[in-house]
Formats: sequence, C-alpha cells, structure tokens
Amino acid sequence: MNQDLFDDPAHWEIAPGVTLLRGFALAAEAALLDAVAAVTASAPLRHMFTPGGLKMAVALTNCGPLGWVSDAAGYRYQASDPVSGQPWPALPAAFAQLATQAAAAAGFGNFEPDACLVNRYQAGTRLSLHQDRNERDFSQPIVSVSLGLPAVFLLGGLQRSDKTARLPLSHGDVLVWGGPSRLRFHGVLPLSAGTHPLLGDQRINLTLRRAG
Ligand code: MD6
Ligand code: FE
Repeated sequence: MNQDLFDDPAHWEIAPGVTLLRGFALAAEAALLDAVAAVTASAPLRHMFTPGGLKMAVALTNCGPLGWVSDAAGYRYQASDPVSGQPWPALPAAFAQLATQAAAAAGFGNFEPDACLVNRYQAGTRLSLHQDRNERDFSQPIVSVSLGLPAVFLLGGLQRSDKTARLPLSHGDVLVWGGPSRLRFHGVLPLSAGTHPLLGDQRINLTLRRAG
C-alpha cells in the first residue's frame, strides 16, 4: 500500500495499477448526475440474468457505442440495448472527460472510453466476486466512479481464492483499475440502507471502459 504517491492523501495507489482518487468526481457532480438521469431515462435500469439463469441483484444500463450485457448466451458487449433494440445512449461528455482525466492522473495516458456500464445498488444489493474480462485490450484501464450511498469494495487477487481487502468507497470517489491488477477479482459487499442527500436510497457506480 503506497500512500505517498505524489504526497497527496487523495491520490492513493492501493496496489500496482489500482489508484483511488478520493473526491475526484465532486467537481463535476452536477453534470454527472444530470447525465445519469438522462441516460437512465432513455435506457432504463434493468436486472439482467446470468448465463446460469440467475437474476442479477444489481440493476444496470449502459451508454456509449458499446454496452455490457448478460443473458443465457453469455456475457458480452454489444452496440444495441436488448430491451429497445436501439443503440445505447451516447456517452455523455462529462463521463468521457472525467474518465480521461482520472486515468491520466493515475498514469494511464490517452484513455478514450467507448463503453460505460451504469450499476445501481439499493439496500442489500451486492456484487459477487468477479473479473472484468469481456473487453478486448487488457492494457486499457477501467475508471470506476462512485455516486450516492457509500459501499465497501472488495479487492481480491488474481485467483478467486485469494484473500480480499475491504475498501470503503464514497460519493465522488474514483477508482482507476489497470496494469498488473487489471484482472484482479473484486466485488461489492451488500449495500447498507441509508439516504444520500442527492441520490436518496441508492448507490450508482459508473465503470468506463475501452471495450472494443
Ligand atoms: C462497483 N465495480 O463498484 C462495481 N469493475 O459497483 C466493478 O465491478 C469494477 O469498480 C472493474 C473495475 C472497477 C470496478
Ligand atoms: Fe468489475
């Protein structure tokens, strides 16, 4: 755990290639929340099914040229929303700009996302331990933005059985995830009930990716 990167307590390299930028999204908060509302109005949050037939606890949608989907056929990225048959909503400029800036602050230059997965958690919602491996190029990082209620993120290792560390994430925190840690297992503990002044009873997580 390297806490003295740039001597900035808000810029913390937790593991090689994993940097937590505390509060990095706060400056763009209003634009981000407006964009989340616009995206979810045009491509509503929904519960997808795992390839094994289980309904996911997290509700999700996407924006950008590609969106992540899960169904009986598997996990993949595709250009259209399976509910509407229409292209996913465009990637909001506020999302793309924040992602590029956060990636650069963590040492990943020229990050240009083409996909943003929007996850919604409510009290009790958890995300089980997984790897993100549906993207084409694992040299590209993922930028993860936490909004609304706080959550506890589980940071594992490269094997599912590796021990996990608990990382609390709050409104405005940005996690940049890449390099030698790109395929680490990770998850989110069940969300505690609460009320966030701007987002109410939920946590929204944006993960911006270069998928194609
Ligand atoms: C979440 N995040 O924070 C779930 N994946 O709600 C993820 O699954 C995730 O934060 C890849 C990279 C960063 C992440
Ligand atoms: Fe993930």
